[in-house]
Amino acid sequence: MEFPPDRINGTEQLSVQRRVGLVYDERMCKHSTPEAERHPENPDRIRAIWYKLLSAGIHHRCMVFDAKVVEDKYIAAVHTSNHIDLIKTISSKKTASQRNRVAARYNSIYFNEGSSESAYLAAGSVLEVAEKVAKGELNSAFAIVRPPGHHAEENEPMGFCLYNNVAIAARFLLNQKDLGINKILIVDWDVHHGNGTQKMFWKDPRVLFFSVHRHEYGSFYPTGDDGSHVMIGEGPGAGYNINVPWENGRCGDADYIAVWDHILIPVAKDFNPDIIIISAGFDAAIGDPLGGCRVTPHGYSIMLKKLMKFSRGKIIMALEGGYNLNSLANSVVACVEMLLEDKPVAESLEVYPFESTWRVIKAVREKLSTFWPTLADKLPEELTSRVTSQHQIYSSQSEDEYEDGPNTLPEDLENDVTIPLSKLNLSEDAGSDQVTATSQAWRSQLAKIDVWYASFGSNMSEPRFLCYIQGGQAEGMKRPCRGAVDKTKPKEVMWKTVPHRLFFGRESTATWGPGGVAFLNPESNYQEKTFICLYKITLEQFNDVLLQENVRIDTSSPFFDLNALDSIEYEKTISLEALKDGWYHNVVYLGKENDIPILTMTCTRTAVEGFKSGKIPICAPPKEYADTLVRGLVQGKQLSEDEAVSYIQEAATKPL
Ligand code: X5A
Ligand code: ZN
Repeated sequence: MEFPPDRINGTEQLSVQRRVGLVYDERMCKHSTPEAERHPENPDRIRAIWYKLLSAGIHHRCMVFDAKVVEDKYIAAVHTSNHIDLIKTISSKKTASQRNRVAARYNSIYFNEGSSESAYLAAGSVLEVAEKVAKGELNSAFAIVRPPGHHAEENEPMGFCLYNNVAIAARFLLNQKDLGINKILIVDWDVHHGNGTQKMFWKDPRVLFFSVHRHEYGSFYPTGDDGSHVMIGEGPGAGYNINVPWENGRCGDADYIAVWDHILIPVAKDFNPDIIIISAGFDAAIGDPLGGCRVTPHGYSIMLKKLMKFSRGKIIMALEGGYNLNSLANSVVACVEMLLEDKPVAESLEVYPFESTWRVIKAVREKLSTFWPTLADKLPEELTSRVTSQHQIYSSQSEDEYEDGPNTLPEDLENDVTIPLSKLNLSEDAGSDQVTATSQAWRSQLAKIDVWYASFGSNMSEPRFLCYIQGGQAEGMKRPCRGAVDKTKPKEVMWKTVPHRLFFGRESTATWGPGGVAFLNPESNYQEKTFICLYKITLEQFNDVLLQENVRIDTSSPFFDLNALDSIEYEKTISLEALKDGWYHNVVYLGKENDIPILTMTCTRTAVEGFKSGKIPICAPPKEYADTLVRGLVQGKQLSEDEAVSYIQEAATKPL
């Protein structure tokens, strides 16, 4: 079944052409947001991939298939009949508003008239090529499908996913006894945890589910404990679920390959799968607006190559996430080329993993060592002591080319925009004179972008907020602020109300002394109404405000950059790990005003839980602080003095 050896680039090097299947079908573009609202999971994703494959002529070297609709009986092997009913009928609903109401019941889901068809085709496509690979008609395949699947649970669509395409295909392969597939390895390298797939094979030792994802102790999407490394499966499935949860973003090739070398590959050797399915999301790719990681196309191709050694190369790749069109298409091309040729590649990387990567790898190995004895050995110190520093990563030149793309910002704003604040090297009390030459470049880039900074606490008082911009000490403050590097006053000031709960907590602050300070619950609640004062400032100034709001900071990491700005509209909140010790390190998106994003900074959802349970004290504001808030509301002409006093009073006393 193999193609004759082929000549590569006119050299003498011989390699084996494999039969590689590709599925692409324009009908999977029918699923899109109602009213064509902007959304990262949009039809252009699969079009960008397909056009790139066409322009590289790669389709000529593959077997190309149209998508096929999946039969309900195969979906029913992983989803409930209620769920099937929902997805099947959603597009025939009479009005868009009926569909919107249903979508609103779920987390990160939209529906339109094309959703049902696209969902059936996506699942059908993966199943179709999985069967062909299992039968040996194809060596491997890539299904370029959408909507994605790995978040979809038995009875719930979520995270842009309707049907769990990969789970449907895996269950099909196992149930089709004549295919002789008894053990399946599912590798989920999407930047998000594959919660749906994990649950579907939780107790099933025939499926080894492996997921590497950003987790950040449960604060990254999908939030909660499901993606933790202690989730190893249950009953007969214990040990057959492996999670590798990143503690931070910015992971790249070196981090992923270390996980491959020291967890996935040794386990795969022992498990010896009959076939491998990759939940191939490319949102950990460099330049992705949601992922914040930096895997290169070359990195993905190495990860894939290492898996091709198993199951006699039987691999099915199914697209999941991936939202930077250039980076996405380049990564898929690199993978399909690897499926075709298994090219010898230089594996040596210039960078080492993060220190946190070794910590995670060790924790996972320890947790699973009783099930997989190969993981029991201690990793040699001379290996794990090789770690990267920020400096090494940012000196890499290669990432610029992935920063530009049809779904990213205009060219003049590109280049070093994803680097920004990490390069800053601002120590906590650095003045403008200490700003290094390299930081000036990104500063001038971010200075071109305006945002609304939404204040709900003392910064509602303009003289107090101006201290953050121009430096100084307003009435009631116990110490001065140093101000922003760019001391230009806000371009505009305006007021709004938002459906979020205002409350006061913590015991004291350096600026106000003993007493609580204001927080906004990042979760919205339409019973609530909180006044916010908006200041139009630049993204550069916003970062300097962040820096001043969060004392004690690790300055080696980035704060809020253009990638973050790009994704916060969809993510709603971004918790900045670089400022983890600060109380206000969670940036929350509160919508737009005149097309400019409104951002505020508050505590994380996890901290809100802490306030609710009493772990973090709820505490009324000190007098000077409360007076400043009242002054802000009165001078801003939002409330009379009496009204303002009782507004603050209520926020300080009403239980959370
Ligand atoms: C498939 C995928 C991401 C959902 C993020 C929701 N989903 N904020 O990447
Ligand atoms: Zn994802």
